Amino acid sequence: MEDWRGKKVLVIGAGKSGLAASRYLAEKGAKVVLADQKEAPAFEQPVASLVPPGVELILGGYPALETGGFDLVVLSPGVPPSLPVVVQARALGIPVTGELELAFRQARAPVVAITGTNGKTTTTALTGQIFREAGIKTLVAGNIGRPFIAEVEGYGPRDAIVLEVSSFQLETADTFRPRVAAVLNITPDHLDRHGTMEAYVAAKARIFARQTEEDVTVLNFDDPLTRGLASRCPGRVVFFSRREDLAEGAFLRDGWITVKERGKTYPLLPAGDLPLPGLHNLENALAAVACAWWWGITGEKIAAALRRFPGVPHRLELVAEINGVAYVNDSKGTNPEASIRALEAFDRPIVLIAGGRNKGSDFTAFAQVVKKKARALVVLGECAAQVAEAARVAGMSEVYRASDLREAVLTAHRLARPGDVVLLSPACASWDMFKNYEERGDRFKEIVRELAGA
Ligand code: UMA
Repeated sequence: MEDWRGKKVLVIGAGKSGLAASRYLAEKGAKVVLADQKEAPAFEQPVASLVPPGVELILGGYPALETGGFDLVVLSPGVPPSLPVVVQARALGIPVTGELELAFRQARAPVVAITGTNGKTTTTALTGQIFREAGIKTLVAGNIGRPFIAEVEGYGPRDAIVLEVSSFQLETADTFRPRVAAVLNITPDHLDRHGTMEAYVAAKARIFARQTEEDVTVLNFDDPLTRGLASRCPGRVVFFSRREDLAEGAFLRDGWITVKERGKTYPLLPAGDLPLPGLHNLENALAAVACAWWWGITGEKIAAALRRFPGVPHRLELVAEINGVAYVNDSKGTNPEASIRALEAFDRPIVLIAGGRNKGSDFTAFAQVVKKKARALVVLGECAAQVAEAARVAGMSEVYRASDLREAVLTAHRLARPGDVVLLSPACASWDMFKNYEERGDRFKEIVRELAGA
């Protein structure tokens, strides 16, 4: 255990990660300065009231490093290593690390780490559920929304830590060595931060870079870029695949989720028994199966946990069934790609509610899938007109405009017929009308439940 007493640490970013890292370090006796580029009014909550005792808060910029006497700089995931103050710290010889690496160094429990451009939250939640139902005391943390450092101390060598990790967190990972690492898929994302696709892939590859042959790397066989990482893995590679029958790994055979290891085949459960809709969720489940199996959890326990998985809030979350119409909350669909996946998850006709704040996306491909899968589209929010126009260009005639979420749900309710799905998957951020996607999803659920009770 590191001795932090008397050490002076600069933590950058007063969000979830920075606050948790500051608390941990201050409790261990370090002298902590927490700095954020934002001024107080820019924070959603009064930041001063969140700052742990003994931590000095600096807002609107960063302290001078030359005279600061810092022994370490800890970055929040959202802080790019190219930030001038970080570059300067390195030039001055001050060690720079991130919250993930800091927490890993304190961890006594072995780690499963899951990354990928899409599906990592669901796969992490699913893997955590399998571990817990198998009777293992398990921390589920990381990019999923719960900072790793906040709870790392509560878990010992017999327990497990299941982490969702992002490319941002991995950028500052040096000794990070999960017992099982999984890469689900890699498509272009966050290129504004990483610069190039190579740099993005390189960040992702840090998830397994420090593994040894005693560790396992789970890779998606169906995604060429991810499959190609196998040659760079120092650990034992295990594939999962939705499309191919594998010599070893987790895959589908005759409609069953199946594991094959050392020449023996173990059918676990029919894919149709998974409570989560969509082919992408089948991939997530196969990845979670591989993580759990190669950790040593039995097929019976894995199958039982998969059957009971309630899903992740705000992601294809079934809210209610009213007069044969399913109401599904996918408020986490904050970009066109995520909402395309949501649309493709259903075989039933869809009445889609979409729109919000556009983060610079093009809606052409999204609108084509809307045309194919949706009976009607209800648009709302700042970019309602833009989404409606893209849908019209794609050939969609049933497009309706709503002034707020309540009106959108009521319109969709009116348009839907028994057997349909009313889907909220906005393809946009929520910030034009809500604090975040959670608030938007909660509001949707409230309105639907009122309808169900009416
Ligand atoms: N800040 C600075 N200087 C900078 C950049 C940011 O001071 O140059 C400050 C901001 O003003 C802000 C604070 O840093 O006050 C925010 O820090 P942060 O962006 O690292 O956010 P946290 O609240 O610490 O949340 C982070 C993850 N956020 C990001 O990676 C952007 C959360 O993932 C994660 O759940 C949380 O840690 C707990 O581990 C969110 C995310 O969007 C869900 N992740 C991306 C994704 O999934 O695609 C990577």
